Amino acid sequence: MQKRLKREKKKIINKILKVIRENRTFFISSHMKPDGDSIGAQLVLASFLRRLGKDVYIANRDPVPVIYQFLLHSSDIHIVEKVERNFDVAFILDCGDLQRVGNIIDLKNRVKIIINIDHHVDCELFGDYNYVEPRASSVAEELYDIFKQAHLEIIEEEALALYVGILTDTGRFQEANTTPRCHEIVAELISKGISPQVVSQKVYEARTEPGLKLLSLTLSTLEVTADGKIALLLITQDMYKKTGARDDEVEGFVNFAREMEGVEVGVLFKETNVSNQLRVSFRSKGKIDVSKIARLFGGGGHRNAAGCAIQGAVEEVKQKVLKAISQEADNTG
Ligand SMILES: [Mn+2]
Repeated sequence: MQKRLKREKKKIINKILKVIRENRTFFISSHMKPDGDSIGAQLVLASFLRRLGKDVYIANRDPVPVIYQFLLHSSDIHIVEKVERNFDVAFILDCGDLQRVGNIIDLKNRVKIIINIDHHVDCELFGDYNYVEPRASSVAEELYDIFKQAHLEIIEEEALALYVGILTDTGRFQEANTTPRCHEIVAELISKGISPQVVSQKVYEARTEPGLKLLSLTLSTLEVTADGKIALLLITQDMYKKTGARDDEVEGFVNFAREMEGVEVGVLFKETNVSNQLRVSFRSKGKIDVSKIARLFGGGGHRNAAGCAIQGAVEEVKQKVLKAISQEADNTG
């Protein structure tokens, strides 16, 4: 089984390398509300392609979160409504489905070949080539394998972006997707000059005063279900106004809900600027698969980390979500 998977991975990477060799113009994109893995992976792939002399254009719908702007060339990522250019190849990274890209390009008419590189369990195979590996901790890890197979030495700025992808997608090497392999890869990246301490400060210790105040308001909304297994947090638009925090500073707030002893699922509800719509993030410990719950509401994600958007008033949405979680908990047993 292991061997067969390895062979398959080798095959798909070979096909991708062939497409790269045979084409000239490349489009790279990833999901809306980008995270450390999607940003890191896009920058690394762009660097890889440019080193091979290719013409590369990266575009996203949403801006690079401030905490990832220290990555070299992060300003090369264009923030656009629509891309009006043609490309030979489009790389779509870290997207379980094409909707996640946010409709910034007409892939059917503007691109000849779509390559999907992802690690979501339920990833739709929307590409002409699909390098989808649910066992990989991150897309960064999948790209690492492409470098190895291409026999291209990883340079320091690439090592940094790969490191950030693996670090953030494994929740600082704490989530269930943290494997011996992640650590082996990261050992090599660190040996190329990456400082875990410096990166940690950039990514996790860059809270602003408004951001910390927003965290404090958010924590004060904590509600725990009677059985102590579900913890809920809420962020309102009013709290943003009061504190002046940026929207991208709430990254990670949901983890606090899960950090309570005995809690199995942490949920963060966030009012969006679309009226009557809440953004809901889930984190679970152990068995409960929150990606299934998110999917019920049109979202998605991973087993222990997922999200979706739900229409409705706060109380109504809370009840719906609580019901869905207890049903999933019953099914899980
Ligand atoms: Mn990812």
